[in-house]
Amino acid sequence: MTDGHPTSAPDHLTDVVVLGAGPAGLLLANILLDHGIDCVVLERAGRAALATRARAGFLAAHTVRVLERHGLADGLHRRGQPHSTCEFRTEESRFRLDYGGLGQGEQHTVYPQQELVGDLLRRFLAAGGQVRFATEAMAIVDADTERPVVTAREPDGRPGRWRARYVAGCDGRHGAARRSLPAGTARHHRDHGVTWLGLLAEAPPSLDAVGYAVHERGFAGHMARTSEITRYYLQCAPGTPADAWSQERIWDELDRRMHAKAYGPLVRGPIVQRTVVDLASDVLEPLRHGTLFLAGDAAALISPSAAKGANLAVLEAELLARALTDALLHGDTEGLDTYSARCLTHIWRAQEFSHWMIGLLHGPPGTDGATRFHNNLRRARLHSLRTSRSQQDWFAEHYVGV
Ligand code: RFL
Repeated sequence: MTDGHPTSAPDHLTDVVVLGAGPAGLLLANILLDHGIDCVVLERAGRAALATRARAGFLAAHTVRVLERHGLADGLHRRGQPHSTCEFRTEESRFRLDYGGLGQGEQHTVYPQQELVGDLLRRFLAAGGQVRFATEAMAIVDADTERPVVTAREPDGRPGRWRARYVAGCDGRHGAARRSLPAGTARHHRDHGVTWLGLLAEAPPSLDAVGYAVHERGFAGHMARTSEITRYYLQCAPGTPADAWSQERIWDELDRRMHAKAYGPLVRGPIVQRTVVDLASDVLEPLRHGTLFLAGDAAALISPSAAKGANLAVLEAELLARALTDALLHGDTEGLDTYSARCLTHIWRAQEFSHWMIGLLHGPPGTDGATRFHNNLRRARLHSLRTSRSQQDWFAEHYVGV
């Protein structure tokens, strides 16, 4: 499946160079390899680092179906947990939404992202796939020709060159794919002005639901990961360093905002990871530049407020795999031609819901008239969600769907 050009100048030749071994890149590479398409994954990190990078955990029903379709769901069926309830806590009260019984009746599967990445990686390597770890893509050149080249820094520091028919930019928001787009590419960007301290606690979940606490001191969130690990979020002032708060202060603040006195204590344990997350969203448009295609966080960054990022990455990777397979095996490029527009429809819908969630969960700081107005709107939104069946169906459909 190579194009028969001499290999003397570029060192390596393949059909598809995939940048990044995250959920997007590894799913894409697995599907391509299953179809007998030559591909290589270039990954900046070492293998050990991938195994410990804890991020997402809530997989949508669509994501599970995609993984099942490609025989990649064994791990999540064995170790993932179904999840279908969220609980909102406010200054005045709390209510639960069993979203699994609303909308389209779909639920999440809780499965840590690093486990999914581990499964995809093992399967790819076992099938004979090539991952070049500790290899950083620097740029994609000649993407507007039929012979794009990826320049890279090899593990020993020497430059490398990878020539392909197509390049899949799955290397996240700071990757080489984004940097290699032409100046005319639009980047729609929104900084939400909200910062979360993302925490992983070595403690079992404290409630059998995703917990969203809306509080005058700021948002707090609770999300199960495994029976021993729980993710918490605490809204903090922008610019707060990750280590600014002691463990005790973190737990006291979580207790206060989640109304632990009224609704039951949180199970405490050591905080084993902290990340400062500035809530921001962006969308690149188009997601294609000649023979370079973007997927996952490289294509669009979405705030984690609605747990959409990894799910979009999976959806896009499958679409791109299908399009590349049609082009390379059958000479049919329609999928490649429509790839960007199809993904953007899903991306904007997810952005819209994510944005709605941000508005639901946070108010602006302060006590002036505008703040009070916003907070009353937020209360009204929560009230609708609590009392209106059609609003609940809408929420469920968008919350689990991509
Ligand atoms: P990834 O996972 O960032 O993988 C990109 C890979 O590319 C590598 N890389 C390079 N490799 C070669 N050359 C270069 N120049 C490179 N530059 C980068 C990186 O090392 C990395 O291995 O992107 P991908 O595959 O697009 O997947 C996206 C998801 O990781 C992301 O959207 C989610 O983690 C977002 N997210 C969540 N999404 C959900 O669907 N559900 C959740 O519950 C959820 N929780 C979260 C999240 C993101 C979080 N952070 C990072 C803010 C919770 C958190 C705290």
